[in-house]
Amino acid sequence: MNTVYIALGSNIEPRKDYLDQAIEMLEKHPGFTLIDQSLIYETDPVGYVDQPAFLNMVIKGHTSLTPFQLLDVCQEVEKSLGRKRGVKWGPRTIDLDILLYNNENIETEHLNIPHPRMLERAFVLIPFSDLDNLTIQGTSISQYINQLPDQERKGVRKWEPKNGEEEFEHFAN
Ligand code: X6L
Ligand code: MG
Ligand code: MG
Repeated sequence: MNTVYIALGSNIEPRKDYLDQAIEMLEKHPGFTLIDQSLIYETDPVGYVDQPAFLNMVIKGHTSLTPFQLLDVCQEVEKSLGRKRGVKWGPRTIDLDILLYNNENIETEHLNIPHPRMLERAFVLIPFSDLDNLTIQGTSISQYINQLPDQERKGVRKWEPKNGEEEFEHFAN
């Protein structure tokens, strides 16, 4: 069995529902088992900053899929949740990025593992550290977080539903 970490992000409402639905679709796939999930964080947009705030999280799974099969599954989930390829780095209903696949290094045109920018992004590292404080290239996740500028860490804040009973209300309506 192979261990994978996947980053999720959404900045088009309903953001939380897109995260939940993406996880549910992955769990329903026979080749993927959800092991753990981070808290959800609200994060200031990075790269293209003139867009709404994101919800970001990281999940850990076990998979019998190869990295490329898993990439296909992630892209199918993105498609079925209405992901449109528009502005580069622009708003999206859901984004699924494979961060790690065992300890493998894969460098191809369409798939790079470890994800090449994960170690510089507070919106990936902080949720990741909820799961495991792995050491990558001799440095632990918490050390990478401490190396980030204060301002980038401040751009990542724990998120919680405004109404604590929102899941119930969704169910009741
Ligand atoms: C200079 C130039 C510095 C580009 C940074 C960083 C570009 C991140 C793209 C960059 C640069 C990205 C998310 C996001 C995006 C997300 C938050 C990207 C791709 N995705 N911001 N921006 N969360 N908070 O999931 O990651 S676009
Ligand atoms: Mg991404
Ligand atoms: Mg992506």
